[in-house]
Amino acid sequence: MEMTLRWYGSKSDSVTLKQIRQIPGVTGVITTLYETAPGDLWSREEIHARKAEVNAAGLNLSGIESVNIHDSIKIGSPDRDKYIDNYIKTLEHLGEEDIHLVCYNFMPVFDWTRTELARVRPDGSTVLAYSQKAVDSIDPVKMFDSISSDSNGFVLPGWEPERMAKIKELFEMYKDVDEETLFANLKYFLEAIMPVCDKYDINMAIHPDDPAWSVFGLPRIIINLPNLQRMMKMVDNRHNGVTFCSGSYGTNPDNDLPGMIRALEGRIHFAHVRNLQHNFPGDFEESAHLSSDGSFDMYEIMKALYDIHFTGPIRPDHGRMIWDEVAMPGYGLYDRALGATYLNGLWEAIVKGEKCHAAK
Ligand code: DNO
Repeated sequence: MEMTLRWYGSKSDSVTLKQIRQIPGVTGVITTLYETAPGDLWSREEIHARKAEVNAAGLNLSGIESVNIHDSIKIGSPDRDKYIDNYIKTLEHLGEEDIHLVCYNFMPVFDWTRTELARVRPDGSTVLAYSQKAVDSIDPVKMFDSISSDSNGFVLPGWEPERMAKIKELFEMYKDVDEETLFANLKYFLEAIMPVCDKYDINMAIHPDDPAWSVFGLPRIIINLPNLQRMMKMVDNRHNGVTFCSGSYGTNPDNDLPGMIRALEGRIHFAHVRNLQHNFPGDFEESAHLSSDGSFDMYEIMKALYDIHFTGPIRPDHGRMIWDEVAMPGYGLYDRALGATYLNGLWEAIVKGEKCHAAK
């Protein structure tokens, strides 16, 4: 595996490439052209410039998160082919720049959903948290207002103001879209892009819906192993793979995370590894990466990735806000650096333990 950190670009991130370069064991970044809108065509020049900037800092550009999918594609609107063409051209440009991993999601209207961006934990750190009760009692527009006022001035991925300005319209557009329609529209999209992925060896890694169930009555399909298996079978190509995000699948305690990883061998192209604490059904908060701080066994998650010979990029995903850092919630430097270091430590111990075992 390659340890990486997500980086939004120098215009949009409080963390610098120099800082990332100094985290031991982090050799790459996962980035995006954050200022583009879903459906836009990414120019080769812009991609080239981003890559050159990352490389000049001594880091690899290990993948893109995300090239977002236009709603017309998810809804299956008559104009979807135009946006699929743009997507294909963007993939061509990425391939020409020798970039081989693209993370994306197929969630209607919202990307990830949290009800609080700064819940205080017993140690005084603040974290992203979710309460089903809060979701059930709030209008999505109001939720957007409270989320944006808590975001430390940063635009959160998937919660862009231009998008939220159209939220009522978006809900209306999705009113006839159910799970089956979403599956069919995902299939149509994947079938259209697989030839370019084959040509440039681009791994598409779908991100799970977070949380892994329907919110605000919207359908959500990338939530568990049976649905992932259906998705991979309906377009059976190894470039049609997944981002295994422990924090997203783990929102549902019925998802057996190490078991899912083992069942997805060969199709996990990217991993997001973080911990969560389940408080009671329908209420969870993000925790430090350390197993004992949350509900997951992080050793077992890393061991499962080792057992399936995972070689792709991994990132510590979100972190808590600690040491008075002011950054995009979930995306500060300090706790993600601690997380990366902890995950690297687990990995080293697993690798050495296995070698020792093999030698006996
Ligand atoms: C949240 C992220 C998601 C993810 C997208 C992928 O912090 O994990 O926003 O990047 O769903 O398209």
